[in-house]
Amino acid sequence: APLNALVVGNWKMNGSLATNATLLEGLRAEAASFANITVSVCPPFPYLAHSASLLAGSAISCTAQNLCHEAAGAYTGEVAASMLAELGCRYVLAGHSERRAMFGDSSERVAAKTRMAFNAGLIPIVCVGETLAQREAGQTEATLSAQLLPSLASLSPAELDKLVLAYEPVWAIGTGHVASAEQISSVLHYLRALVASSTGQADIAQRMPVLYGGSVNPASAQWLAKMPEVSGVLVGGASLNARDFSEICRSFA
Ligand code: G2H
Repeated sequence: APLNALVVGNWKMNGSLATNATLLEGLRAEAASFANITVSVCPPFPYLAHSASLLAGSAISCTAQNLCHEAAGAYTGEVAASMLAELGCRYVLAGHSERRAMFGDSSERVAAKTRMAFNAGLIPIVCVGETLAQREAGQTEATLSAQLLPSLASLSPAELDKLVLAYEPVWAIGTGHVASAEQISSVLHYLRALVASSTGQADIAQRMPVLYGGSVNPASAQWLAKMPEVSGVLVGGASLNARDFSEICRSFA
């Protein structure tokens, strides 16, 4: 992995005030052992302010799990990018596969969310990934391209240079099956080539952080951290345990 890797813990819809406090206290206690990388956690919306206050004074930031595709207004139940920025979020996930599959986040909507994130000064982490059926049908690259190109279309070079991508093969999420090093390497090269060819910004594409996500645990983090193409990881289940998540962070430190 390159210098200053990024490790993000996606808590999904888990936790409580009490368990979050224990988890963040555990992370803070270990933070010195991964001080040279960037670490962020994604609490559910209602806990963002509480988590941010528990992380005050530490180098660990908060990432939001989602955001609205509009800036403000009559969008009952939605959360605007500006609100997340005000709470101190540094990053926001856009287009996690669970959002795409269960909540109707089309690639056009993910692109609108990416735009809203940049408008509010947040860094979007745009997530892409194919299903097993798409992979077996030879549609992996076509799927990833369709998912990513709309988000890239409206970005200025300065924004593109801040963008973070996450490759999460759907068949590897929460299943215990981590993609192989060869599969990950091939897709990450493809994604950087796609960014380069579609934007004309080859240098930016080359240095763009691309995370891997899907059943990452302390054991797989060890070999993932040795892959030069892997800029970091997006961790789900294992990010709910302070010891496991700290160990994953240390692999990239
Ligand atoms: C993929 C990942 C985190 P898990 O969704 O975004 O979850 O590590 O549980 O597969």
